Amino acid sequence: MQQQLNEVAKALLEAKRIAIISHKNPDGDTLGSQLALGGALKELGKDVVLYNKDKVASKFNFIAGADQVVQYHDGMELPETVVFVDCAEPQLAGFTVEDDVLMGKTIINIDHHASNKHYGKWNYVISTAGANCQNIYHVIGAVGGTITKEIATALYTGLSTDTGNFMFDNVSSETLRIAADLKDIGANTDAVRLKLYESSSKKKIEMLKYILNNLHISADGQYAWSSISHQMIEELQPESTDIDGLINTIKDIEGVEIAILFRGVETNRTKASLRSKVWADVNQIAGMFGGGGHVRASGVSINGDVEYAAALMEPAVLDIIRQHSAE
Ligand SMILES: [Mn+2]
Repeated sequence: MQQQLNEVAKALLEAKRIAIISHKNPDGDTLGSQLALGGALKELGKDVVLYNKDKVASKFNFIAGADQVVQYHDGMELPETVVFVDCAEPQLAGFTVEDDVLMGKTIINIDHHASNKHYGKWNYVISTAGANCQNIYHVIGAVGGTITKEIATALYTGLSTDTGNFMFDNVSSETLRIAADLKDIGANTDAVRLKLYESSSKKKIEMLKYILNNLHISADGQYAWSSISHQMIEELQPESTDIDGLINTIKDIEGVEIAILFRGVETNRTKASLRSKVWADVNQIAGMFGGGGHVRASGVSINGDVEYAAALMEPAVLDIIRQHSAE
């Protein structure tokens, strides 16, 4: 663990020009990781560029540097050192290690997904970290960087958003200790609260209405799922942030252990977001269909519409509940 951290720190300190890449549909943790690490490395005199293949949602504008994330498009060059943050695999950022643009580059992988593929030359992957921003906090310490108020806000955003605002069981005493340190430094926790938790868009509420109208609960009450068809998504045109967190409403139903939200991202492609509450390993369930993530939160992409995906996954989910009930 310490050796991984030292190797990553050494590689970052030796690099002159560094690209930091966050995953597509950037969330608070990947973005917080990117902006915090980017800010600290710039302070150390590094030439840093920040890339994402998607646009950063406007609700993250309160984090310093959010406007400096450049939307990457094919044909753009990358510097000699490329850091992926919060990406179990480069594909999640829209790259593959075989991409010409990554040939001969030093890839650094800083992540907290159990399903991480250790694709970097240097990898700092701590899957017990509730948020990747915990790992970034340690990386900044290891390179001798300074955590400013702005960087503290970026890190706190990741800690908060990946842990259901410090509520999920991925929160460790370390998560809370780091959060306390960030608060002492001056992290703007009020901005996190107001911009991320007390500002649901009207579109998000529309989506929620639709999801609740479409809610299915298994006979034993332990599996709940809902879906949003591709047609509906075309109609409502939600931003990714209008969808974030909706799955939790289904998961939060009393007695539900496994929750899945299916959404038709293309005519024949469905994304499933999986959550569990107490015992179910949704990383394992997503893995059966080619996806992955964490024990309590994972995702998978399935070729087919939402009805197809829901019918495909239901037997596997019910089977796992049956097995657990029999134990
Ligand atoms: Mn994360």
